[in-house]
Amino acid sequence: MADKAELRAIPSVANALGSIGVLEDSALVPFTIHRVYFIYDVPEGSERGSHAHKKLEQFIVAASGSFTVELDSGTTKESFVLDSPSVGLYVPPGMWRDLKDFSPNSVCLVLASTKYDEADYLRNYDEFLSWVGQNS
Ligand code: T46
Repeated sequence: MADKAELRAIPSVANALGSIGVLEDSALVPFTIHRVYFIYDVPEGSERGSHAHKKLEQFIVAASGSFTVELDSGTTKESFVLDSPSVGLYVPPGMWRDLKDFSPNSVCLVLASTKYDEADYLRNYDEFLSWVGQNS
C-alpha cells in the first residue's frame, strides 16, 4: 500500500486511430482490483463524496471531462483537478474526500481494492477525526 495520495501517469498506446490507456495491478495501481465503478450524469453544481474509508484504496480517473477531488487526512488538505484520462489519482485509506466541479458529460472511473462495504465508510466528519486520532 502506498502511504500518500498522488497523481500518477497512465501509460497509453497511441496511433493514428486513437489511444488506449492501460490500468493493471502494478506499481501504478498498488492493489488487487476487486471492483470497478463509474460516476456519470452528475447534475451541474452537484458534489459527491463527503466521507472517508477505513481500508479501501482507490485509483480515480477522469475517463471523460473533468472534476476536482479534495482530500483531507485529518491534518492536511490537498486538492487535485482530474481532467485527462492519461492521469489517475491514487487514494490511500483514511482520506476524507469531496468531489466537485464536475464538467458536463464527465465520467469518474474508480478502481477499488475491495467490494462495496458500507461498514468501511466514515460518513460523519467528527467520527472521521476521532478515527484518525485512534489510527495514527
Ligand atoms: C469516492 C467516489 C469517487 C453501491 O451500491 N455500490 C458501490 O460500489 C458504490 C460506490 C456505491 N453504492 C451505493 C451506495 C450509496 O447508496 O451508491 C450510493 C452512493 O454511494 P457513495 O456515497 O459511495 O457515492 P459517492 O459518489 O459519494 O462516492 C463514491 C465512493 O464511495 C467514494 O469513496 O471516492 O465515489
